[in-house]
Amino acid sequence: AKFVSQEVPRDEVSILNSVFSHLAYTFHKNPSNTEAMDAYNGIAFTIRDRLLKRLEDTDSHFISINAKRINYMSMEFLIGRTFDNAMLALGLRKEYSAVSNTLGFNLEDLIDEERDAALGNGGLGRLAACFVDSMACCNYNGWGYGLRYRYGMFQQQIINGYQVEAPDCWMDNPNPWEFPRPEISYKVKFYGNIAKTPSTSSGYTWENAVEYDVMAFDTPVPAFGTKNVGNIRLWSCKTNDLFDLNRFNAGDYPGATGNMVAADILTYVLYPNDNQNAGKELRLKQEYMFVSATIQDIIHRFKLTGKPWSEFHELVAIQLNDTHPTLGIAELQRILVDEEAMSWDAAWDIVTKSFAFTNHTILPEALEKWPVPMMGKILPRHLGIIFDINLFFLQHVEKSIPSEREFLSRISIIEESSPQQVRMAYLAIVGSHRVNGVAQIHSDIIKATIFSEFVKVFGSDKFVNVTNGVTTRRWVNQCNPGLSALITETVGDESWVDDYPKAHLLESRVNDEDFRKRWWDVKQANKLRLATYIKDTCGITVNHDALFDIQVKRIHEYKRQLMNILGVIHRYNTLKKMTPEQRQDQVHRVIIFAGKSASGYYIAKLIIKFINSVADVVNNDKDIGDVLKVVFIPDYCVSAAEVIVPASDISQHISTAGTEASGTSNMKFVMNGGLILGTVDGANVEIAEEVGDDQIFMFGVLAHEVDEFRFNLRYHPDPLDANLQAVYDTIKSGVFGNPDEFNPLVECSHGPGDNYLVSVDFASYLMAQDAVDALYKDRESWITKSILCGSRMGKFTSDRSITDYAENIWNIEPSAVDA
Ligand code: 26W
Repeated sequence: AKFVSQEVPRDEVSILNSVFSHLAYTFHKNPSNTEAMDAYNGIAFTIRDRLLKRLEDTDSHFISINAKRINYMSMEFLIGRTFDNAMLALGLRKEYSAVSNTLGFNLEDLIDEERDAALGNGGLGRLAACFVDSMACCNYNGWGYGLRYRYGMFQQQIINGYQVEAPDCWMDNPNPWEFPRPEISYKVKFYGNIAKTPSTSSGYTWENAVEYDVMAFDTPVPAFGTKNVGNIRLWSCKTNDLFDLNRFNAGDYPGATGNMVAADILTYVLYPNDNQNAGKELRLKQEYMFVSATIQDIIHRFKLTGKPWSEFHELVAIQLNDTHPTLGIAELQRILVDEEAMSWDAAWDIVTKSFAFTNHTILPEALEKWPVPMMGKILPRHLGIIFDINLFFLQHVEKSIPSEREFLSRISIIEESSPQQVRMAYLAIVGSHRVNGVAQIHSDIIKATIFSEFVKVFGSDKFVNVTNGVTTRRWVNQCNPGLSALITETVGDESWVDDYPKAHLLESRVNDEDFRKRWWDVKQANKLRLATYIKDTCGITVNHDALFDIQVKRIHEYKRQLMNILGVIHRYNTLKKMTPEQRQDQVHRVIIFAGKSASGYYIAKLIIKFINSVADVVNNDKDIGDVLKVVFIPDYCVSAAEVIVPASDISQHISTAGTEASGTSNMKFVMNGGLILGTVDGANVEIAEEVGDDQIFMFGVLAHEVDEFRFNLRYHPDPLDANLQAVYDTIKSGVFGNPDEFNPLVECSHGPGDNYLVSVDFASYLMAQDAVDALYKDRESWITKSILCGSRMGKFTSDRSITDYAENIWNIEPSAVDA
């Protein structure tokens, strides 16, 4: 008999029996004391059984054919909930719905029992989650590697309009979606010194280091339409070996656990910074612990194949999700030369053929740099290796392109500041065979700006574009059942869920009256669902017949939530000047914000407070009533996005041109029949190409004009736009509270402080908003645009992104496990 050889039964009765069994034997519950949380757990554990079986099969399959594996290294995986996703992937949602009814529960309520796995900040972390989904669905041998943070992204409370952070204790509940793997553990070292020794091929060893044990937890990734299952392997510190027996025996109990605490702290908390590098020692340790365990695991699995090192890159692809795992380059080189007796050049050849690097931002404050003294203290051997990598690199450059010292110091991995700094992006470029940006405009910009010198050194072909995408499993099929039913009916079956370009068939129904009505009704139902969510979370009543205008994303100056709320004040001023009859004639709007700010980001936090202060005034103004409502939904997260995204009429993606690398929620909103109000930035550009320029609302200066406008604001400012001046006057009048408090926002949205060109784009932004109102009044044209946009989004599935990576970077073919 083969271990778990049979697919676990799929009929309702068998499922119910296994749920009873888990309730009784895993959770010590019987039908009379089963609460919603228990029911969720009991059911989830039966799904876990099914996923485990598929994970085993997938792993054996890929091992048996010696398949190349993608190792997607990311410090963040913003997974969200798994329950609903897994039921849909297994094709058992109906059965489970019946089973929960039998238990006396509504499946929708059980779904709400699950806490999000929020092991990420924003775009980069959510992209990683979409990518593992797509790797699995497209039958690639792909694993995610990351960290199992004890506390994920903080929970955001809004108190008196201010953001207050609370810890995200997501592990307080049992987690059905992970499998502890205590047998898979590695030693990770810190500190110590390097010694010269003839016993290694490099002549160096790393001595007197402090050792930690790091252990694996596997999280299977349910895949739709295939029996393949993916995996995210997350590392956590093991503390048992760190118990100090001497101190314990001497009665010093707290002292005996001191090292355990230190080890635990390593994976305690996700740094809640998005696009902002804090440069903290603990973060460097997290990065190294993650990288070291992952590289050791990759090598371990490679050795099981029995293949020679020269074939390593034919079996292993390693993708760096931004620079956060870049130490992996130095770690693999170190293991090969210090422990595997390999020559420097042979090792370096293996490293550069295996690694590839994705850049996700050009904001200077986000680029990772580590002070040389800090790295030398924590990772002395790696620092030595990085200096050697740099030396050989600069020597190569000097030989191939005779250059001045200036050029060499500009491309040096080591920045000659005091103290010196290791530029992680440069190390990633030098150690990788491909570097990619995440949307065409972004890939063009990095080649022309921050990495332009490297294009000269390595040639243009090393730098490629892979436009981001999102998984249609979660972001259409799961979050929008109404729309999914319409697409399924149009396509004839569910094949569009993993073949999204098929959604283009919707376009053939654009003139079908009945279809158009249902399209509209689906949107209205989703708006009603969001209105209920808003009532529950904010206590504000909104009318779902109004236009829903949504901006949800991390709060950041470059994303310009400030411009949005200044525009809201302009709208408020305009409405106030009207007669009641004129007002009722205007398009009614609900302006919805959500998003977290980094805890130390003063201006972003002030923007949150400001939005809430404006909302208070507008929402309580009797003159205004339902014509305008402003809402800030607290604690934006993946599961909130699943309610918010399907409910937009318009969503705003209004970053200063050139600053948003891609954006991915823009794709989700349009797939769900929302229109876009956006700047010529990131993936907005390609969305416009696909759906048609005239389908979406674009405004604002272009990326190549930004520098000149910044310069002008500083030295030759134009007079201030009259509407913006009027908005400032309203703020200064004190209607929204003490104007002094909000003065920093006035100062950073015009004149020399206006880094993100709010004042420059304000007039064209208001015009674009007027165009939105005008179109919304013409309901039939609006519906047409909405259907056309929704049907033309085939490009933006992450299945396409992953196929691009597979073909252009990883050189890997898919393979399905036996059905
Ligand atoms: C070291 C601090 C830090 C933390 C996170 C620096 C930078 C980051 C991320 C790279 C920020 C991020 O999430 N970038 C976003 O990546 C998305 C996926 O490619 C893009 O769609 C967004 O435009 C980009 O801002």
